[in-house]
Amino acid sequence: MDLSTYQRRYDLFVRRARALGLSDSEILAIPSVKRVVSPRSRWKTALLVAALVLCVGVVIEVQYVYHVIDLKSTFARVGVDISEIQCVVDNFEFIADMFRPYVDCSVCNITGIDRISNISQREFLRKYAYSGRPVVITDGARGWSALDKFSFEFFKELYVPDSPNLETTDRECQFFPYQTKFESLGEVFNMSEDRRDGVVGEPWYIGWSNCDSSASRVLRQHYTAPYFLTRTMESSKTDWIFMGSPGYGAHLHIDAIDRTSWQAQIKGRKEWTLEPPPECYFECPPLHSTILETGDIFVVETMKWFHKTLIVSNEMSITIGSEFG
Ligand SMILES: O=C(O)CCC(=O)C(=O)O
Repeated sequence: MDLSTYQRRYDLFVRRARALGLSDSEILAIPSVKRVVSPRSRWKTALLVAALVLCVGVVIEVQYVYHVIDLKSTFARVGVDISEIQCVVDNFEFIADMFRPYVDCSVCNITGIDRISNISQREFLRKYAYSGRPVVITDGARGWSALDKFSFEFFKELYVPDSPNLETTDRECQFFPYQTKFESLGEVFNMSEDRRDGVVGEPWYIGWSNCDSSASRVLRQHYTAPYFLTRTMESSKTDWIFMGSPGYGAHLHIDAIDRTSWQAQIKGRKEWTLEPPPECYFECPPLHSTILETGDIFVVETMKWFHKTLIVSNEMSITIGSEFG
C-alpha cells in the first residue's frame, strides 16, 4: 500500500469516529491513532535504552565509589568469585578498575613522598611496608652489580632464541607494549640500533615479567631482595622489567594485584606521578610526584594509587622490580 492509501483510510476512520460523536482529543487518545500521528522513531527508542543503561552504570559506579556496594562480596554472595574471571577482563582496564577492592582513604593523610636512606628493616616495616605510604630509598640498590651490567644488550643476550619470554603466547609471561606497536619482547630486541637509541622512529616504552627460569638465575646474580625487606616479607620470585627511551613512560593506571611493589631504577631517571583512587578524590591531595635517580628504589602500593611514569633522563631508563607482602 502506498502512502496516499494509508492517508485515505486514516481520513475515513477519523470521519467515522467523528460521526459516532467522538471529539478530536478522544480520537487522538486512541493508541493506534497515537502511533500513526506521532510514531516513536527507532533512534528515539535506541537513545532511551542507551540513556537507561548509562544511568544504571552511573548509579552502580557511584554506589561503588562511595562504598555503598562491594562488587566482590555481592558476586561472592551469589557464588561467583570474580577474582577467577579477573583474568578475562584484565585487558579492559575500566572493568578491572571496577573490580578492585576498596581503598582505605587513610592514604589521604600522606602529604608527600619521603626520600630516605639507610633504613632498618624494623623501621621500614613499622612505617612504610603496609601503610600505603610511598617511599624512595635512595641507597636501595647499593652494592648491586645490576647497576653496571644491565643494558638493552644485556637483556637481548639474556634470552636465548626459544625463551618463553620472547613470545607473548605464554600466559605466565606478561608483555606490556604500552603505546608501541611491538607485539612481543622478541620484536623489541629486533629493533634497529637507531630506533633503540631514539635516532629514528618513535620513542618506545615496554615492560615484561620474567618467566624464564634460567634468565631469572642470571638476573638474581646481579641483585638481591632489597636490604630493607625482612626474610618473611620476601620478594616474590617474579621480576618485572621496564625499559624505554626518553620522553615516554606508562600511562595512568592502577594495578589489580594484592602485594606491594618495589622498583629499582637501574639506568636513567624516571618521574612517577601518583593520584589517589576516585573514592578518595574529595579527601586527598590531588597528586604526588617524585623522580627516581639511578640506584633509588621506589616502594609503592600500585593497587591503591593510580600511577603513571615518564622518563626524564637523556639516556634510556631501565628498572627492575618485584612485589612483597
Ligand atoms: O615503571 C613503570 O613505568 C610502570 C610500572 C607500573 O606501572 C607498574 O608497576 O604497575
